[in-house]
Amino acid sequence: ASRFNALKADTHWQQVWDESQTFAARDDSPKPRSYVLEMFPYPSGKIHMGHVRNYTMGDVLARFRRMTGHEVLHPMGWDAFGMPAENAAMEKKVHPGEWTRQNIAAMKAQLKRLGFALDWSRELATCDPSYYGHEQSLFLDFYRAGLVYRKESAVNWDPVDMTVLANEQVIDGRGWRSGALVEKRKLSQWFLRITRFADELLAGLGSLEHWPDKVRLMQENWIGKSQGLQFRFALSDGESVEVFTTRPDTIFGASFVAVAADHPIAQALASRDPAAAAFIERCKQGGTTAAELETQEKLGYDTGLTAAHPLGAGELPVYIANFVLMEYGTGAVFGVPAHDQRDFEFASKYALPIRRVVADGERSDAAFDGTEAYTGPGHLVNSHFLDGLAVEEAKRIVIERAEREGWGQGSTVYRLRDWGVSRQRYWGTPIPIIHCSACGEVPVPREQLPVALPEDVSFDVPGNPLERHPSWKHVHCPQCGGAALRDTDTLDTFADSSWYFIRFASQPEDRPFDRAQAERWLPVGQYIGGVEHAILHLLYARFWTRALRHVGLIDLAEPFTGLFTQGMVTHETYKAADGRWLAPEEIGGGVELATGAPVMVGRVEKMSKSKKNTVDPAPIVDQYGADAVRWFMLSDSPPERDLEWSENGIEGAWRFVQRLWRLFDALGEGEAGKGADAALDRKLHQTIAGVAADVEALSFNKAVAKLYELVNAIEKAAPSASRDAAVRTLVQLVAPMVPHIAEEAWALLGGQGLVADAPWPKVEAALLVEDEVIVAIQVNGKLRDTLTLPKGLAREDVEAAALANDKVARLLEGRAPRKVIVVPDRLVNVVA
Ligand code: ANZ
Ligand code: ZN
Repeated sequence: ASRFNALKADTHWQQVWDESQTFAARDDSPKPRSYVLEMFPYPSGKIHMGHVRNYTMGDVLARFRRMTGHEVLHPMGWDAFGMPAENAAMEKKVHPGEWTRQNIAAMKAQLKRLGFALDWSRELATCDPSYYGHEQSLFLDFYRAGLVYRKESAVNWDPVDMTVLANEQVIDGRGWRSGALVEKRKLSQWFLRITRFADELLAGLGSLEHWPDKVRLMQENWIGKSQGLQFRFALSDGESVEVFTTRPDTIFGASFVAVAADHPIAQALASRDPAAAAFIERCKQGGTTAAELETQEKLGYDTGLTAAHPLGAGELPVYIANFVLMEYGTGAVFGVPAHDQRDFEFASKYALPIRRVVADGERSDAAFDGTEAYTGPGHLVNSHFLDGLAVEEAKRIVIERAEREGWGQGSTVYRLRDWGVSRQRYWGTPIPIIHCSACGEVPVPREQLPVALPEDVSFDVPGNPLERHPSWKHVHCPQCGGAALRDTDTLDTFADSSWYFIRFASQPEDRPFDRAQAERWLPVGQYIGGVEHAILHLLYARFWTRALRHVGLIDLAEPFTGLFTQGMVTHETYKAADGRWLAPEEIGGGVELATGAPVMVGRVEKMSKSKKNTVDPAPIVDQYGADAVRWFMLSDSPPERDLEWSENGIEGAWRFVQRLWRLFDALGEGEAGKGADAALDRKLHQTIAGVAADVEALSFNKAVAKLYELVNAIEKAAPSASRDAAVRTLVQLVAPMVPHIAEEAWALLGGQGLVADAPWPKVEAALLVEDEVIVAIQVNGKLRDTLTLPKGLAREDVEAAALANDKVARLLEGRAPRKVIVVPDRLVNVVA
């Protein structure tokens, strides 16, 4: 008997797969197609455990689909633009391109080392001009179709990194990387008109039945569709202000009107009233996200203006308020303190009337003495012609009346904003527009694409290297030939990841993709990745796909029909007495090696550099082999849950691989078994069917558990032809999970070609039927015991078995039963 030499087997079979292009997808294949994709990695330098788990899952599905007769597209590439490369350039004085390419090479070797069934012939890196040049052409298609525009807008400006930050990059008012206090600045920015598709993107969620509900809900909330009424209040200075409300029913409860700090009315007032200007400045200091506005203290500035109630219910004071967002609705609201919590807090602070207009039954007087707003259902009170109506009914009536009388109209607003794609960075896709003082914005002519990044840039001072490059931005206007300037913004890297899955399907040199080819492969049937991308990446990719359809480049609505979001890989944390995080290699025997002080074991948390609880997969793969690592990634936890990395776990996986090898090796060397083992045959076929169903459902841990059971059963079984057949079939069953040992065994046992190309074993349906059943034993209708009996046993025999049961006999106390009811294969009820 020999031991399984993982290192040797890994290297050998990886080379065989590579050389024979085993996993190259054939575009012209007549087989049914299956597109399996994991979110492509950012080339940060090393593969981490989260990648290993993610890619192992996708790999098992891809390999399994091949075995079930599909032509599988399972590609890999690099989301290669982004800030870390520039940070490395600043810190380590290495060019972002070089840093990125080195990381890609290292990580590619690591992925190969894990034996993933990837079609490397389709590899792409988004930082390659052969990729981003096509992205520029798509940007221009969108531009011509009116899906791209430029406007002045307030941005989060990081004064240290000298860049615009996305809202998510602002944490507690500070830049996520620099920690500097973020400022608001006005800049001319490029936007993609995602709001044009807001309704479609929302409706489309309904068709995504193979997406997790929570992700669909997160997208729905992000799009945030609200229906209500939009109308104008006439102001005391002769002007007017338009408001948006989702609660037109509460109109008689209005006690003030409030506008955002950057609303034109507020701006106009600020120009002549220094106190108003000071108040507006103060508002800008606070955060601007919806969540921050919710929790901040509500502040207002009385403009001295009044607004006439549209239904004649008096004059309302007009405030500038810090909880009103300029970017939502119309940037102005009417406040109903009794029925909106923000308004309630505001009215309490500024002693404004709080009038009840919705009653939940108990109290209906106008005086509201609650401690918080009432936002529940009920009927209208103190509201003239609305009195007695239910909320929904009242909303409808007010909208109808506003439209009839011409002072307002029903309207729908979305929380979704257009996608600001301008970044003042070097390492991204240059925006292919030229600014000419005579012609304005001029698209770069198609034949001049790609607009390539200049290589000779410096990072010794902060700011945008494209902006300060001596020559790059100076060009001739393509239209008039005069001196003009390139746009020096680059695209948000989310643009790069919004269509890479289409480029994988088809990679012509002269176009972003071939339409027919792309339509043959897409949509991606199974997409797998982290839940951190549940909103932005997935929404942007859905938008981009719709935009492509809009400009006539592809006939596809949804890019990913199946989505799976996997859990994280976690690990114990360790802390020194003074609270410093310690890495596992800094401790030994319960003490910190450097100081000898005792170590505290902290919580199990997501692996992260900051907590020093990461485990580098590379040395583990070298030590235990790729198969053991893959097996561990699949076992223990359901894939959507967190998986705790442990030494024991990987060792257990390694032992299992060795157990497999003992079975394979013994069959290779031993004598052929004789005779049938019906129980083992049944177990085998149940496992074939069960593992297939589990893998299709991505319940990898269940598949693993079934394979453990089968291996246990085989080990216990006496020699037989059935046992030999079970071991032979086991090779195919484990092949998607532990492909190296499977190839080795396949070759050893005389299999044809590669097991990677072998079919999934056939299930004999007859063997799936259980031959034993569990029968409930009742006495007077009460469950007393259960019996395991042969399936289809005759009534008399079932009755006899029940009466012979100890518990039944005891309850009968020697008397004969009055009646015995038998439901075959299910239940016996003994009536005493
Ligand atoms: C009067 C009212 C009475 C409101 C009431 C609510 C409850 P959603 O559902 O999130 O769309 N609002 C409108 N525009 C706003 C803005 N730019 N900044 C801050 N708040 C704004 O919320 C819509 C409601 O949020 C609107 O309905 C408006 O307040 C407020 F008992 O109008 B409501
Ligand atoms: Zn010009």
